[in-house]
Amino acid sequence: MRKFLTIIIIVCVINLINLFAQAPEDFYIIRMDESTLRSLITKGKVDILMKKNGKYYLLVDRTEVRRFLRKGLRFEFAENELLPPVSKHGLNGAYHSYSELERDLIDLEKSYPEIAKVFDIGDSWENRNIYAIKISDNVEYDEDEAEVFFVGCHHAREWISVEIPYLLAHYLLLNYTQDSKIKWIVDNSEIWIVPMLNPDGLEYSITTFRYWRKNRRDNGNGSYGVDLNRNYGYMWGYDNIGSSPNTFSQTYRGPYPFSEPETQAIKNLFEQKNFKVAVSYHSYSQIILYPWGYKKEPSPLNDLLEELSSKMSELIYQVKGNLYEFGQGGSFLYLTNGDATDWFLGTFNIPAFTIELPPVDFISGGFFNSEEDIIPIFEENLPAALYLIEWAIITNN
Ligand code: 0X9
Ligand code: CA
Ligand code: ZN
Repeated sequence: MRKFLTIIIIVCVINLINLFAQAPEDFYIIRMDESTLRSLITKGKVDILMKKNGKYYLLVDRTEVRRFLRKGLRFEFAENELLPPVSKHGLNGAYHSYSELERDLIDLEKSYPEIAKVFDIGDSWENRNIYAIKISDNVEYDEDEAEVFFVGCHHAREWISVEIPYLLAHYLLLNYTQDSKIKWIVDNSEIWIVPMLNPDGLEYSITTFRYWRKNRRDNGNGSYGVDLNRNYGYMWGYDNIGSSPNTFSQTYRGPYPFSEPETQAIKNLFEQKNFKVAVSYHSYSQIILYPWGYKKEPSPLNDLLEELSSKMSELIYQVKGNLYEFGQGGSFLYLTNGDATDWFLGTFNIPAFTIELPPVDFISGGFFNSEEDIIPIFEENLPAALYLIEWAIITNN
Protein backbone atom coordinates (compact mmCIF):
# COMPACT_ATOMS: atom_id res chain seq x y z
CA MET A 1 0.00 0.00 0.00
CA ARG A 2 2.77 2.34 0.99
CA LYS A 3 4.65 1.58 -2.20
CA PHE A 4 1.53 2.22 -4.25
CA LEU A 5 1.01 5.61 -2.62
CA THR A 6 4.62 6.54 -3.22
CA ILE A 7 4.26 5.67 -6.90
CA ILE A 8 1.11 7.75 -7.18
CA ILE A 9 2.84 10.68 -5.54
CA ILE A 10 5.82 10.35 -7.87
CA VAL A 11 3.54 10.25 -10.93
CA CYS A 12 1.73 13.33 -9.69
CA VAL A 13 4.96 15.17 -9.07
CA ILE A 14 6.24 14.28 -12.55
CA ASN A 15 3.01 15.55 -14.08
CA LEU A 16 3.26 18.74 -12.06
CA ILE A 17 6.85 19.24 -13.16
CA ASN A 18 5.73 18.69 -16.74
CA LEU A 19 2.95 21.16 -16.29
CA PHE A 20 5.22 23.89 -15.06
CA ALA A 21 8.54 23.15 -16.71
CA GLN A 22 7.79 22.12 -20.28
CA ALA A 23 7.40 25.61 -21.64
CA PRO A 24 8.15 28.94 -20.07
CA GLU A 25 5.25 30.37 -18.15
CA ASP A 26 1.85 29.27 -19.26
CA PHE A 27 2.18 27.46 -22.57
CA TYR A 28 2.73 23.85 -23.42
CA ILE A 29 3.33 21.89 -26.57
CA ILE A 30 1.43 18.66 -26.55
CA ARG A 31 1.29 15.82 -29.02
CA MET A 32 -1.71 13.69 -29.92
CA ASP A 33 -2.98 11.43 -32.66
CA GLU A 34 -5.56 12.34 -35.23
CA SER A 35 -8.54 10.69 -33.56
CA THR A 36 -7.89 12.55 -30.31
CA LEU A 37 -7.53 15.77 -32.24
CA ARG A 38 -10.80 15.18 -34.09
CA SER A 39 -12.64 14.68 -30.81
CA LEU A 40 -11.42 18.08 -29.75
CA ILE A 41 -11.70 20.34 -32.74
CA THR A 42 -14.14 23.17 -32.46
CA LYS A 43 -13.30 25.43 -35.36
CA GLY A 44 -10.52 27.92 -34.73
CA LYS A 45 -10.16 26.94 -31.12
CA VAL A 46 -7.16 24.61 -31.19
CA ASP A 47 -3.76 25.97 -32.01
CA ILE A 48 -2.22 23.31 -34.21
CA LEU A 49 1.47 23.88 -34.74
CA MET A 50 2.27 21.09 -37.11
CA LYS A 51 1.98 17.46 -38.03
CA LYS A 52 5.03 15.28 -37.66
CA ASN A 53 5.32 11.50 -38.00
CA GLY A 54 1.55 11.16 -38.00
CA LYS A 55 1.14 13.06 -34.73
CA TYR A 56 -0.35 16.50 -34.27
CA TYR A 57 1.43 19.13 -32.19
CA LEU A 58 -0.70 21.67 -30.38
CA LEU A 59 0.07 24.78 -28.41
CA VAL A 60 -2.15 24.96 -25.35
CA ASP A 61 -2.39 27.06 -22.24
CA ARG A 62 -2.67 25.91 -18.66
CA THR A 63 -6.46 25.96 -18.53
CA GLU A 64 -6.67 23.86 -21.68
CA VAL A 65 -4.22 21.33 -20.23
CA ARG A 66 -6.46 21.02 -17.18
CA ARG A 67 -9.54 20.65 -19.35
CA PHE A 68 -7.93 17.94 -21.49
CA LEU A 69 -6.78 16.07 -18.39
CA ARG A 70 -10.30 16.22 -16.97
CA LYS A 71 -11.76 14.94 -20.24
CA GLY A 72 -9.29 12.07 -20.15
CA LEU A 73 -7.84 12.97 -23.55
CA ARG A 74 -4.76 11.05 -24.59
CA PHE A 75 -1.82 13.36 -25.16
CA GLU A 76 1.82 13.76 -24.27
CA PHE A 77 3.96 16.77 -23.51
CA ALA A 78 6.38 17.28 -26.40
CA GLU A 79 8.29 20.49 -25.85
CA ASN A 80 11.74 19.23 -26.69
CA GLU A 81 10.87 17.64 -29.99
CA LEU A 82 10.01 20.81 -31.84
CA LEU A 83 13.05 22.98 -31.81
CA PRO A 84 13.37 25.81 -34.32
CA PRO A 85 15.30 25.00 -37.48
CA VAL A 86 19.00 25.47 -36.92
CA SER A 87 20.50 28.26 -38.93
CA LYS A 88 23.95 29.39 -39.82
CA HIS A 89 23.18 33.10 -40.01
CA GLY A 90 22.37 33.93 -36.43
CA LEU A 91 19.64 33.56 -33.90
CA ASN A 92 16.76 33.66 -36.32
CA GLY A 93 18.70 33.09 -39.47
CA ALA A 94 17.88 35.11 -42.55
CA TYR A 95 14.89 36.55 -40.71
CA HIS A 96 15.19 39.91 -38.99
CA SER A 97 15.70 40.16 -35.29
CA TYR A 98 14.76 43.52 -33.73
CA SER A 99 18.25 44.96 -33.92
CA GLU A 100 18.79 43.70 -37.45
CA LEU A 101 15.62 45.42 -38.58
CA GLU A 102 16.63 48.62 -36.81
CA ARG A 103 20.02 48.51 -38.54
CA ASP A 104 18.58 47.76 -41.98
CA LEU A 105 15.89 50.45 -41.82
CA ILE A 106 18.43 53.06 -40.79
CA ASP A 107 20.70 51.88 -43.62
CA LEU A 108 17.86 52.33 -46.09
CA GLU A 109 17.25 55.84 -44.85
CA LYS A 110 20.96 56.66 -45.19
CA SER A 111 21.16 55.21 -48.71
CA TYR A 112 18.00 56.91 -49.97
CA PRO A 113 17.65 60.11 -47.91
CA GLU A 114 15.47 61.88 -50.49
CA ILE A 115 12.78 59.23 -50.56
CA ALA A 116 13.04 57.32 -47.27
CA LYS A 117 12.60 58.46 -43.70
CA VAL A 118 12.48 56.33 -40.58
CA PHE A 119 10.12 57.24 -37.75
CA ASP A 120 9.94 55.90 -34.23
CA ILE A 121 6.17 55.76 -33.77
CA GLY A 122 6.08 54.38 -30.24
CA ASP A 123 7.75 52.19 -27.66
CA SER A 124 6.88 48.64 -26.73
CA TRP A 125 6.41 47.48 -23.13
CA GLU A 126 10.08 46.51 -23.00
CA ASN A 127 11.09 49.86 -24.49
CA ARG A 128 11.95 48.79 -27.97
CA ASN A 129 11.20 51.26 -30.73
CA ILE A 130 8.37 50.61 -33.10
CA TYR A 131 9.71 51.72 -36.45
CA ALA A 132 7.91 53.01 -39.47
CA ILE A 133 9.60 53.81 -42.74
CA LYS A 134 7.96 56.37 -45.00
CA ILE A 135 8.69 56.21 -48.71
CA SER A 136 7.82 59.08 -51.03
CA ASP A 137 9.31 61.91 -53.04
CA ASN A 138 9.98 65.00 -50.88
CA VAL A 139 9.84 62.60 -48.00
CA GLU A 140 10.39 65.36 -45.44
CA TYR A 141 7.04 66.87 -46.35
CA ASP A 142 3.53 65.70 -45.83
CA GLU A 143 2.21 66.19 -49.35
CA ASP A 144 -1.27 65.78 -50.64
CA GLU A 145 -0.67 62.28 -52.01
CA ALA A 146 -2.38 58.96 -51.47
CA GLU A 147 -1.26 57.52 -48.16
CA VAL A 148 -1.05 53.74 -47.88
CA PHE A 149 -0.18 51.50 -44.97
CA PHE A 150 1.54 48.12 -44.58
CA VAL A 151 2.23 46.40 -41.26
CA GLY A 152 3.81 43.11 -40.22
CA CYS A 153 4.27 41.10 -37.07
CA HIS A 154 1.22 41.66 -34.93
CA HIS A 155 2.01 38.10 -33.92
CA ALA A 156 5.48 37.26 -32.67
CA ARG A 157 5.97 33.81 -34.17
CA GLU A 158 4.91 34.88 -37.68
CA TRP A 159 8.43 35.76 -38.71
CA ILE A 160 7.73 35.85 -42.44
CA SER A 161 5.31 38.72 -41.83
CA VAL A 162 8.25 41.00 -40.97
CA GLU A 163 10.13 40.16 -44.15
CA ILE A 164 7.43 40.90 -46.71
CA PRO A 165 6.78 44.54 -45.72
CA TYR A 166 10.50 45.10 -45.11
CA LEU A 167 11.34 43.75 -48.58
CA LEU A 168 8.60 45.90 -50.08
CA ALA A 169 10.34 49.00 -48.69
CA HIS A 170 13.68 47.72 -49.90
CA TYR A 171 12.35 46.98 -53.38
CA LEU A 172 10.70 50.38 -53.84
CA LEU A 173 13.86 52.21 -52.83
CA LEU A 174 16.22 50.03 -54.85
CA ASN A 175 14.18 50.34 -58.04
CA TYR A 176 13.16 53.99 -57.80
CA THR A 177 15.70 55.32 -60.27
CA GLN A 178 15.72 52.27 -62.57
CA ASP A 179 12.04 51.53 -63.00
CA SER A 180 9.73 54.28 -64.24
CA LYS A 181 6.63 52.56 -62.88
CA ILE A 182 8.13 52.37 -59.38
CA LYS A 183 9.19 56.00 -59.64
CA TRP A 184 5.63 56.96 -60.56
CA ILE A 185 4.26 54.99 -57.62
CA VAL A 186 6.69 56.47 -55.11
CA ASP A 187 6.29 60.02 -56.46
CA ASN A 188 2.53 59.92 -56.26
CA SER A 189 1.95 58.24 -52.92
CA GLU A 190 3.19 58.21 -49.35
CA ILE A 191 3.91 54.64 -48.38
CA TRP A 192 4.09 53.89 -44.66
CA ILE A 193 5.54 50.56 -43.67
CA VAL A 194 5.76 49.14 -40.13
CA PRO A 195 7.50 45.78 -40.55
CA MET A 196 7.66 44.80 -36.89
CA LEU A 197 4.78 45.95 -34.71
CA ASN A 198 5.53 43.47 -31.93
CA PRO A 199 9.29 43.60 -31.29
CA ASP A 200 9.09 42.27 -27.70
CA GLY A 201 7.12 39.24 -28.74
CA LEU A 202 9.37 38.65 -31.74
CA GLU A 203 12.51 38.71 -29.58
CA TYR A 204 10.86 36.39 -27.08
CA SER A 205 10.01 33.98 -29.88
CA ILE A 206 13.65 34.02 -30.98
CA THR A 207 15.33 33.66 -27.62
CA THR A 208 12.87 31.84 -25.41
CA PHE A 209 9.81 30.32 -26.95
CA ARG A 210 9.42 29.93 -30.69
CA TYR A 211 5.62 29.76 -30.64
CA TRP A 212 4.98 32.98 -28.77
CA ARG A 213 2.08 34.93 -30.30
CA LYS A 214 1.15 37.90 -28.10
CA ASN A 215 3.07 40.96 -26.95
CA ARG A 216 4.87 40.92 -23.58
CA ARG A 217 2.60 42.83 -21.22
CA ASP A 218 2.92 41.54 -17.67
CA ASN A 219 -0.67 40.72 -16.82
CA GLY A 220 0.22 40.61 -13.15
CA ASN A 221 -1.10 37.13 -12.43
CA GLY A 222 1.67 34.99 -13.83
CA SER A 223 0.45 35.35 -17.39
CA TYR A 224 1.98 37.51 -20.10
CA GLY A 225 0.82 39.11 -23.25
CA VAL A 226 -2.10 40.64 -25.08
CA ASP A 227 -3.06 39.51 -28.57
CA LEU A 228 -2.43 42.77 -30.44
CA ASN A 229 -4.82 41.67 -33.13
CA ARG A 230 -7.68 41.66 -30.62
CA ASN A 231 -6.83 44.98 -28.96
CA TYR A 232 -8.09 47.50 -31.54
CA GLY A 233 -11.01 49.73 -30.68
CA TYR A 234 -13.66 48.80 -33.21
CA MET A 235 -16.14 46.33 -31.68
CA TRP A 236 -13.50 45.48 -29.13
CA GLY A 237 -14.64 42.61 -26.91
CA TYR A 238 -17.84 42.22 -28.99
CA ASP A 239 -18.14 38.64 -27.76
CA ASN A 240 -16.00 35.95 -26.19
CA ILE A 241 -15.81 33.90 -29.36
CA GLY A 242 -13.72 36.33 -31.37
CA SER A 243 -11.42 37.25 -28.47
CA SER A 244 -10.89 36.24 -24.86
CA PRO A 245 -11.14 38.08 -21.54
CA ASN A 246 -8.82 35.45 -20.02
CA THR A 247 -5.27 36.75 -19.60
CA PHE A 248 -3.83 33.27 -20.16
CA SER A 249 -5.54 32.88 -23.50
CA GLN A 250 -3.70 33.16 -26.81
CA THR A 251 -6.36 35.63 -27.91
CA TYR A 252 -6.51 37.75 -24.75
CA ARG A 253 -7.89 41.09 -25.86
CA GLY A 254 -6.28 43.23 -23.14
CA PRO A 255 -8.01 45.18 -20.34
CA TYR A 256 -9.50 47.83 -22.63
CA PRO A 257 -9.29 48.94 -26.29
CA PHE A 258 -5.83 50.19 -27.28
CA SER A 259 -4.46 49.29 -23.85
CA GLU A 260 -1.17 48.33 -25.53
CA PRO A 261 1.56 50.75 -26.60
CA GLU A 262 1.94 48.83 -29.86
CA THR A 263 -1.68 49.30 -30.96
CA GLN A 264 -1.57 52.88 -29.60
CA ALA A 265 1.30 53.60 -31.97
CA ILE A 266 -0.85 52.50 -34.92
CA LYS A 267 -3.81 54.51 -33.62
CA ASN A 268 -1.71 57.68 -33.35
CA LEU A 269 -0.32 57.23 -36.84
CA PHE A 270 -3.77 56.66 -38.33
CA GLU A 271 -5.12 59.74 -36.60
CA GLN A 272 -2.38 61.90 -38.13
CA LYS A 273 -2.60 60.44 -41.63
CA ASN A 274 -5.31 59.86 -44.13
CA PHE A 275 -4.69 56.30 -45.25
CA LYS A 276 -6.53 55.08 -48.31
CA VAL A 277 -5.82 51.38 -47.92
CA ALA A 278 -4.15 49.15 -45.31
CA VAL A 279 -2.57 45.71 -45.34
CA SER A 280 -1.68 43.63 -42.30
CA TYR A 281 0.61 40.66 -42.96
CA HIS A 282 0.30 37.47 -40.93
CA SER A 283 1.02 33.79 -41.40
CA TYR A 284 0.08 31.11 -42.09
CA SER A 285 -2.71 29.85 -44.45
CA GLN A 286 -2.03 31.52 -47.79
CA ILE A 287 -5.26 33.49 -47.87
CA ILE A 288 -6.46 37.06 -48.24
CA LEU A 289 -9.04 38.17 -45.69
CA TYR A 290 -11.07 41.31 -45.34
CA PRO A 291 -13.52 42.71 -42.75
CA TRP A 292 -15.72 42.07 -41.03
CA GLY A 293 -13.99 39.73 -38.68
CA TYR A 294 -16.37 40.36 -35.79
CA LYS A 295 -19.46 39.06 -37.57
CA LYS A 296 -20.45 37.06 -40.60
CA GLU A 297 -22.52 39.76 -42.26
CA PRO A 298 -20.75 41.71 -45.01
CA SER A 299 -19.35 45.20 -44.47
CA PRO A 300 -20.56 48.25 -46.42
CA LEU A 301 -17.42 48.00 -48.57
CA ASN A 302 -17.93 44.34 -49.40
CA ASP A 303 -18.09 44.74 -53.19
CA LEU A 304 -14.88 46.75 -53.29
CA LEU A 305 -13.08 44.37 -50.92
CA GLU A 306 -14.19 41.43 -53.02
CA GLU A 307 -12.99 43.13 -56.21
CA LEU A 308 -9.60 44.17 -54.82
CA SER A 309 -8.85 40.82 -53.21
CA SER A 310 -9.84 38.88 -56.28
CA LYS A 311 -7.45 41.02 -58.32
CA MET A 312 -4.68 40.55 -55.73
CA SER A 313 -5.23 36.81 -55.70
CA GLU A 314 -5.00 36.75 -59.49
CA LEU A 315 -1.78 38.80 -59.48
CA ILE A 316 -0.21 36.51 -56.89
CA TYR A 317 -1.25 33.45 -58.87
CA GLN A 318 0.37 34.81 -62.01
CA VAL A 319 3.81 34.94 -60.39
CA LYS A 320 4.34 31.30 -59.44
CA GLY A 321 0.96 29.63 -59.68
CA ASN A 322 0.24 29.67 -55.95
CA LEU A 323 -3.41 30.13 -55.13
CA TYR A 324 -4.30 32.51 -52.30
CA GLU A 325 -7.99 32.08 -51.66
CA PHE A 326 -9.86 35.12 -50.41
CA GLY A 327 -12.93 35.95 -48.41
CA GLN A 328 -14.41 37.77 -45.45
CA GLY A 329 -12.48 36.97 -42.26
CA GLY A 330 -15.48 36.33 -40.05
CA SER A 331 -17.18 33.91 -42.41
CA PHE A 332 -14.30 32.46 -44.43
CA LEU A 333 -11.88 31.79 -41.55
CA TYR A 334 -13.25 32.39 -38.06
CA LEU A 335 -14.66 35.20 -35.97
CA THR A 336 -12.30 37.73 -34.41
CA ASN A 337 -13.07 40.98 -32.69
CA GLY A 338 -10.77 43.93 -32.12
CA ASP A 339 -8.54 43.05 -35.06
CA ALA A 340 -6.63 45.71 -36.98
CA THR A 341 -8.53 45.48 -40.25
CA ASP A 342 -11.98 45.83 -38.65
CA TRP A 343 -10.73 49.01 -36.99
CA PHE A 344 -9.25 50.34 -40.25
CA LEU A 345 -12.50 49.84 -42.09
CA GLY A 346 -14.88 50.51 -39.20
CA THR A 347 -13.22 53.78 -38.19
CA PHE A 348 -11.81 55.15 -41.44
CA ASN A 349 -14.04 53.49 -43.99
CA ILE A 350 -11.10 52.23 -46.04
CA PRO A 351 -10.44 48.83 -47.61
CA ALA A 352 -8.18 46.74 -45.38
CA PHE A 353 -6.72 43.28 -45.80
CA THR A 354 -5.15 40.57 -43.71
CA ILE A 355 -2.77 38.63 -45.90
CA GLU A 356 -1.97 35.29 -44.36
CA LEU A 357 1.30 34.33 -46.00
CA PRO A 358 2.33 30.76 -46.85
CA PRO A 359 2.57 27.97 -46.09
CA VAL A 360 -0.94 26.88 -46.80
CA ASP A 361 -1.26 24.60 -43.74
CA PHE A 362 0.54 23.16 -40.76
CA ILE A 363 1.43 20.01 -42.66
CA SER A 364 3.49 22.21 -45.00
CA GLY A 365 5.32 23.81 -42.09
CA GLY A 366 2.95 26.06 -40.16
CA PHE A 367 4.85 28.96 -38.66
CA PHE A 368 8.12 27.74 -40.11
CA ASN A 369 9.14 28.98 -43.50
CA SER A 370 12.57 27.97 -44.61
CA GLU A 371 14.92 30.86 -45.24
CA GLU A 372 14.90 29.97 -48.94
CA ASP A 373 11.18 30.74 -49.07
CA ILE A 374 11.49 34.39 -48.01
CA ILE A 375 12.34 35.80 -51.45
CA PRO A 376 9.86 33.69 -53.45
CA ILE A 377 7.06 34.64 -51.03
CA PHE A 378 8.01 38.28 -51.40
CA GLU A 379 8.14 38.01 -55.19
CA GLU A 380 4.66 36.58 -55.45
CA ASN A 381 3.23 39.20 -53.07
CA LEU A 382 4.89 42.22 -54.67
CA PRO A 383 2.48 42.79 -57.61
CA ALA A 384 -0.52 42.68 -55.24
CA ALA A 385 1.05 45.30 -52.95
CA LEU A 386 1.92 47.53 -55.92
CA TYR A 387 -1.58 47.11 -57.28
CA LEU A 388 -3.12 48.40 -54.03
CA ILE A 389 -0.83 51.43 -54.01
CA GLU A 390 -1.73 52.20 -57.64
CA TRP A 391 -5.40 51.79 -56.81
CA ALA A 392 -4.99 54.28 -53.94
CA ILE A 393 -3.23 56.77 -56.21
CA ILE A 394 -5.85 56.55 -58.95
CA THR A 395 -8.83 56.84 -56.59
CA ASN A 396 -7.17 59.69 -54.69
CA ASN A 397 -7.27 61.93 -57.75
O1 0X9 B 1 -6.45 35.41 -35.77
C1 0X9 B 1 -5.83 36.34 -36.30
O2 0X9 B 1 -5.54 37.37 -35.71
C2 0X9 B 1 -5.41 36.21 -37.77
N1 0X9 B 1 -4.91 34.90 -38.01
S1 0X9 B 1 -3.51 34.38 -37.33
O3 0X9 B 1 -3.41 32.95 -37.57
N2 0X9 B 1 -2.28 35.04 -38.07
O4 0X9 B 1 -3.50 34.73 -35.96
C3 0X9 B 1 -6.60 36.46 -38.67
C4 0X9 B 1 -7.27 37.78 -38.50
C5 0X9 B 1 -8.25 38.03 -39.59
N3 0X9 B 1 -9.59 38.22 -39.16
C6 0X9 B 1 -10.52 37.21 -39.09
N4 0X9 B 1 -10.25 35.99 -39.43
N5 0X9 B 1 -11.71 37.49 -38.68
CA1 CA C 1 5.73 62.92 -51.57
ZN1 ZN D 1 -1.18 36.44 -37.04
